[in-house]
Formats: sequence, structure tokens, C-alpha cells
Amino acid sequence: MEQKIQELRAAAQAEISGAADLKELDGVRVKFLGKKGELTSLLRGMNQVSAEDRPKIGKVVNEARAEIEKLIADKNSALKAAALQNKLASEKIDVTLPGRKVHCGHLHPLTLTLNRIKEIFIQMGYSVEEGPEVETDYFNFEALNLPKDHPARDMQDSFYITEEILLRTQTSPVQARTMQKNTGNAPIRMIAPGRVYRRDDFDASHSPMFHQVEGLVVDRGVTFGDLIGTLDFFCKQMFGENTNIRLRPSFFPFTSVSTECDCSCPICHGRDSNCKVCHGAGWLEILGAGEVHPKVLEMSGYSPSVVSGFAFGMGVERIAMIKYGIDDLRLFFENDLRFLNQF
Ligand code: 2NM
Repeated sequence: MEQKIQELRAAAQAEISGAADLKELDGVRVKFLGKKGELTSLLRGMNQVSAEDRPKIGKVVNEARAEIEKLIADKNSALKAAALQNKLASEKIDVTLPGRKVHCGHLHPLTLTLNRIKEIFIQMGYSVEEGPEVETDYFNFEALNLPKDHPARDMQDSFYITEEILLRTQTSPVQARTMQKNTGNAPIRMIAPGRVYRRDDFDASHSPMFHQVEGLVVDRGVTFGDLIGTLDFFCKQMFGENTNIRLRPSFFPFTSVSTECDCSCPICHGRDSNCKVCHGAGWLEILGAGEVHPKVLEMSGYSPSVVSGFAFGMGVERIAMIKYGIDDLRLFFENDLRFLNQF
């Protein structure tokens, strides 16, 4: 009996030290110490041991049990420590590594251009006014000296929603609204930036939606000379001090003396016959302008014999294309990051 116990003890010792993980170790515990374990069944054979030997054998069994329990407990802590070491090693991070860069977006080139245009006029004392993109026929055409039968209405094919409501074809209805809101009070010095809509093709130089900034000044004694000075200042601020303007006669229904304004090419200054922006012309058309038509002033409650004014309108896409040397307007609307990331 005593020898059997010693053998069992040796077998347990070997299996405990050979257990590779906690699960295996638990298997060993059940095998030797469990209810149906080997030591337990050995104890069941105690009734065959003589009464005088029993205390001695009992002591040996208890010692063996205590020893096996201790070995299991030790092995358990050793395995747990090893598992922790493994985890620490495999999940190790180097806290001295530089952090990942957070990707930061930026403003769209049209927004950059629009912000700059606004900035230039704000420093000249202009206010920035906004109005609806879905407009009435009255503010979009009628109040701008384009009555229903006016041939110039065919100049732009519009998106009509009903007979009387359309998507605005320019931002000048905002000027008409601002004049009527001020009912004859001067001065007005405003710009109206925003989206406009025309039934146009979508190609390198046309889009059914684009952005405009229109401006309006109304006061006593405003002259065409004030308009020229304003346009010259704008051009120099926008494209550089060494750019100049050139005016050509033109026609708009809402202005009585009308002009188209060119800017000297800010890229080649007229010196490169292969220039990608002006194609050798040396000049680029940047806006239309003129003295506000007396009828437009009258319709909005101003007396043309007391006040006069000038107005202008420009396309933001066109200004941005000149400023950044872009040759296709569609690039602004395609959201291709290879293009956008250059700004
Ligand atoms: C242009 C060209 C010339 C213009 C006129 C007005 C208003 F409302 F005052 F009559 N706003 N904008 C105007 C004048 C717009 O765009 C090419």
C-alpha cells in the first residue's frame, strides 16, 4: 500500500510538471484528486489495511495529497505567470513611435476664391447679401428691366418651376430685393454671392449650375469713374498689383451704359503666345458691368434724378480658373481628390 502511494505520488509529480497549460493541469488534478481520482480510490482500499497500520498509512496518504495539491498550486501560478508574460510580449506597443497623422480636409478652390472676392469688397465697405435660389419671375426678370416680352429673356434659357417661379439665372434679384427693402434709402454698397442656374450644356466652359458674385452701389453722385476705379482695384487685389483692366462696350438690359471688363493675363502678362490661360491674347474677360438703368432704380423706389449707381457681375468659376490656371470647369464639381488636394 505504501509503495503504491509513493508510485502514485511520483506519477502525479511527473504529470504535473509536464502539463503544458492550465487546462491540462486541471485534467491532472481531476485524475489524481477528483472524486473518482486515483488517490481517492486508493483510500477506498484502506479497509483492507490492518488497524495498527492505518494511522501510518493514513499519514502517508495525507502527505501525498498535500504534496500533490501544493505541486498543482505551484504549477498553476507558474503557468499563469507564463501566460501573462506571453500576453505582455505579444501585445507590446512602442509608446515612443510617432502618432498617426490625422487627415485634415481643406476648403474647396471655389470657396477659397469666393472668400477672397468677399474679402476684397468687404474692405471697400460692401455688405454681403443673400437671397433665395428659387426666385419669382418678378425679381429675376421684371424688376431688372426685362419685361415678359423682352427679347433678352431668350438670352438665357431658364429652369422654370411654374409660370411665375424659376431657379434664379443670376444673383441680381438679390440686388432688387435689397433696394426694395431699403425703399429709396442710400447708400447701398453690396455684393450678392451664390449659385445660379441656366439650361446650359455641361462642358469645359459651361455648367447648368455655377456661382456668381454681383455687386451694386447706389448713392448720390456715383459715376462711371467710380466703377472703373472699383474694377481696377478688384483686379489688382485678386490677380496682383501688376495687372490692369480694359473696358469694352457691351449691352445688358439692367444697365444703361454697359461694359465688359478684361483683366491683363496674370500668368504671362501678354508675353507668351502659347499661354495656357489667355492663349496669347494677353487679356481675359472677367466680368460685365455698367451704370444701373434708370428704370431699375425707379422700379425699386429710387429716383434716378437724385441717385445713380453702378453694378457688376462675375462668375466665380471663371475667376478661379484664371487665378489657378485651370482649363476645365468640370474639375470643380467632380470631387477628384487628385485635383482638390492641390489647393
Ligand atoms: C452683370 C452685368 C451688369 C447687375 C445689375 C444689377 C442690378 F440689380 F443692380 F440691376 N445687378 N447686377 C449687372 C450689371 C450684372 O452681370 C454680368
